[in-house]
Amino acid sequence: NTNGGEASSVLPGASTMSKAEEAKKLASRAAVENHVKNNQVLGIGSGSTIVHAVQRIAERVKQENLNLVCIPTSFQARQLILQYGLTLSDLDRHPEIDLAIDGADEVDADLNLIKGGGGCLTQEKIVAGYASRFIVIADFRKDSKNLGDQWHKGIPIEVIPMAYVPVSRAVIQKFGGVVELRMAVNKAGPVVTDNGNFILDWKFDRVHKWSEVNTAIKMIPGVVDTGLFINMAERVYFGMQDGSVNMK
Ligand code: ABF
Repeated sequence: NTNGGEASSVLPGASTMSKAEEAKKLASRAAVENHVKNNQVLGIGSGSTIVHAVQRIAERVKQENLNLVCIPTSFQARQLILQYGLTLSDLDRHPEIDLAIDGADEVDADLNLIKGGGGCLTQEKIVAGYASRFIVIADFRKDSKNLGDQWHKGIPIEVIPMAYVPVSRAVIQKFGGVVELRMAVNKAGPVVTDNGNFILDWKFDRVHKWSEVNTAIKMIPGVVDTGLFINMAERVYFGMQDGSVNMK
């Protein structure tokens, strides 16, 4: 509509998407204001929400002349760090990270996360795992009571390509549900991760004791890592539809 008010109801999808994008920005800016400070080694996540955080970090570096180095969690994160002129580093030089900031696909009441919708879960978990503080930023669509309430694409599992069939069978045999090999958008072949591996999406069919499930799946021969981040997030910032920011 033309009066600058809410987007017309003609395109509810569009208004929801723009609300989600605005919410990502709110969450990102709150997290960066509260947690980023001078002389930090930062872990930079992947996805779309993190872009808002990197934009705000770059602004603050210029305004406050901050000295920061950034460790990426994917090829995409690496490109983002370079694009915004931040100092790129790696775990060889900085094996101890002060603060990791990353998005999530879903967050439950216990701050268990599903991550890896974008296929970068392994390096995301490595960076979060070696960070003193791990802060998650998300829009309101990710805030759930139980995993699976809103995210229906399953839990990603990164696997060594030669083992994806027996791993799929083992997951189904142990925990039920359905397992799909993640295919590239053009369906020409499977998605290959930054680490040269395949991704299985496990569409679980009930709530599980996620800590036990995560450990059990990691023990299956051929599994590299899972998109279950258990007891890792210190705090989650959710941007809300009404312009507020909720913390969990
Ligand atoms: C990364 O970005 C992934 O772990 C997660 O799947 C995704 C979230 O994407 P977005 O921020 O675009 O919602 O953190």
